[in-house]
Formats: sequence, structure tokens, C-alpha cells
Amino acid sequence: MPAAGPVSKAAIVLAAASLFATAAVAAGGISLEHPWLRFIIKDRPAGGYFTLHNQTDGSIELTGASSSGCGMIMLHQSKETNGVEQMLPVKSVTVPAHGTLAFAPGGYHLMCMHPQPAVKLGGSVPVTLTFADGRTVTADFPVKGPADR
Ligand SMILES: [Cu+2]
Repeated sequence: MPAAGPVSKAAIVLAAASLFATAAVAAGGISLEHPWLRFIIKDRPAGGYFTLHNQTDGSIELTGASSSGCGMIMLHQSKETNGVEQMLPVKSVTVPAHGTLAFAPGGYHLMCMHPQPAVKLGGSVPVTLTFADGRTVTADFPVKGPADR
């Protein structure tokens, strides 16, 4: 059956497309929902946001992230002190068992330090989150504008 190859390949592509349409990626009891990067100005660090669900019976500790589209990624937390917003580096963030943690503008975020050409409106870059126990979750982060959520 010569048609079997192309047909099954198309089915796999469709399955992948529907996975990204829900914007959720799951691995080993950890799922990542609504990942996105906030593009403000070319060559300036871009914030990375998502919601992390820990469906396991133990706490998980996010210790870092990496992406070929960012050169380097830092974990940051925005904090307002006397009306001034500051970003502080964070070593790790713990998500309790069966808990959810949002990385969102004004709070925890990834900092894409050296955005590559793929970090532009309408683009997307894969980002890998790394946990203390060695687990990783990789998701495609679409790039959106500063007013997006
Ligand atoms: Cu930051």
C-alpha cells in the first residue's frame, strides 16, 4: 500500500497541530498551559509566561529554562517596592503536589536574555523547563505583543 506512508505521516502532523491548538504540553505529570513570550522591542530581553500544573503526589521544583531562541533564560520575579517595579533573579520555584503556578506579567516570569531572530511577532520558539529531579518539559512558546495576555 504505497499511500500508507504519507497518510499516517499526515495523521501525526494533525495530532501535533491539535496538541498545540490547546496550548498544553504534558510530561510525567507536569503540564504546561498557555505558554507565550512577550516581545517588546527587538534585541531587548523578552518575558516568558505560562501556567504550570503539577499533577503528581509530590512537589516539583522548577530550577531553570533554556531555549536556542533566547541564548540564555533566567528565572525572574517582578516585585513592586514603593511604586517601583523591580525584577529579581530567582533560583527556583516550587509547585506543591497537585498545585498550579502561574508565570504572568507582574510576577514570576522567564527572561529570554538574548532573543534570536525567531523572537518576533508571529514567531515561536521551543523552551525547555528543567526541574530539580532532572525532569524536563519542552513547549513551543508563540511570540505575542506587549498588550497580549
Ligand atoms: Cu525579568
